[in-house]
Amino acid sequence: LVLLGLYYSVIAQEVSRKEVEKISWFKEARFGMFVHWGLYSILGGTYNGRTMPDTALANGKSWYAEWIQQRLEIPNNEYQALVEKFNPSRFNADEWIKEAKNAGMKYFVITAKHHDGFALWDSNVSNYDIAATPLRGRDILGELVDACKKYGLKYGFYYSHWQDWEHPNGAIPYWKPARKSRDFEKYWKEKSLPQVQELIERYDPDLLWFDTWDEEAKELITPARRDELIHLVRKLSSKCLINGRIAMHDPGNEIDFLEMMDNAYPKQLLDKPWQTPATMNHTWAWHSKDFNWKSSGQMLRYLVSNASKGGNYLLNIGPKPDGTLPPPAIRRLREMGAWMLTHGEAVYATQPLRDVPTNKGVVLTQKRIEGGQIIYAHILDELPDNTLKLAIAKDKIQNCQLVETGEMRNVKSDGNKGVTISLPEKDPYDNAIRVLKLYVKE
Ligand code: JFZ
Repeated sequence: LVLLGLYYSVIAQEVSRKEVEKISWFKEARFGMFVHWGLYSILGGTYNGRTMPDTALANGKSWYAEWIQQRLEIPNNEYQALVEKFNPSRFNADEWIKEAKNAGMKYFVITAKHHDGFALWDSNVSNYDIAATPLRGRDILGELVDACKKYGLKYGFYYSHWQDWEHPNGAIPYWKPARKSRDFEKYWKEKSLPQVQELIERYDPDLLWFDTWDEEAKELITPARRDELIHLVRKLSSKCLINGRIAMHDPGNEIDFLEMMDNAYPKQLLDKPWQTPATMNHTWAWHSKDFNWKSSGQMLRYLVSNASKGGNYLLNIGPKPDGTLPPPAIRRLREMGAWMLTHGEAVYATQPLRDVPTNKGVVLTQKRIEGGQIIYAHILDELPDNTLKLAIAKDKIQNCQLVETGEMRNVKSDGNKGVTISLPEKDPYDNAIRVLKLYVKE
């Protein structure tokens, strides 16, 4: 009996250890690649001479090229005819994932099915899929998954579980006249759940990225349907993470991490793991006229300040219809990668640091070590007098150096309870974030 008891307690520990581990890669990863790619990519934001955002429809989101069917009111038969044209002859999974790897990204998420309803894999429950395109016979998702395994990235899929503009019973945008005869349950059972099951059984993803955003989602993705979907995922996979947008209005307690609004950066620390999905320009999918690229310096600052609050940064690329990544996106990825190469230790697997006052424009991360901690001070903005202030007692600080070069810097008491550290003079052409690393005793 004692042995049996021991056996069960070992099993129980094993289970809870697995539970902890399931999310741990995500908590350490900090940086991932998001990809929006599908039939809409062929159009690149323009159809029949009209380009998004169409002035009549202009609002903040109308740059989203993956929305072109709805924004420019393309009839179903015309839009769906694009399957004949989906022929990305230069698509190379290895190149995409190598680019992500070199940027310092630790995971990869692609739109397996976006709102338009088109599946990027050969689905058994729908003919609106890759098998209807000139790429039939190719397993795009499989090639990407293999590349992720080769380069050691975790991977997952965006799946639009309620909006589906192809299935007659899927949800459509709120500004359209409702589908009167809509029997959402039919869509749910015929397409949504079976396709999620296919994705898990064929590709064994590390995460699924669901996406609800309006009032109607609340009606359709009831707590019962939310739980049905969660339980399906749990039944089929012991590792697959689920994001909070599965039911944004009421995600419940079983989701694994929170998803911020698009390009939204929380002010405080949160008590669950979380990430910000972010765009490089305005659009998610490829848009040939969206020239609003953010700088790599700006994006690194978002990444680092998310890390300082315990969050990740899921940065999106919209590949071109020929399957290549846009050159402006590649330049930015490589610039970010160069910085991550020399500063990764201050970002990956770090924790936030509460209650240590410092300058405005400086964010802190930390790592626990034997007998103390390492504190990283990321200097995002110029400092007054080029000098950092930090509320840590001087006698606790063993030493301080610049992360990239290892150059030691003097730590001076500020005469109060903190210290000041002056930085080397800055090259005005160099906009890289400088990071100071401090060994701090218990
Ligand atoms: C959704 C999609 O409609 C969009 O095409 C893209 O895939 C993006 C990642 O997600 O768009 C949203 C979803 C939620 C909000 C805004 C846009 N939101 O809550 O602010």
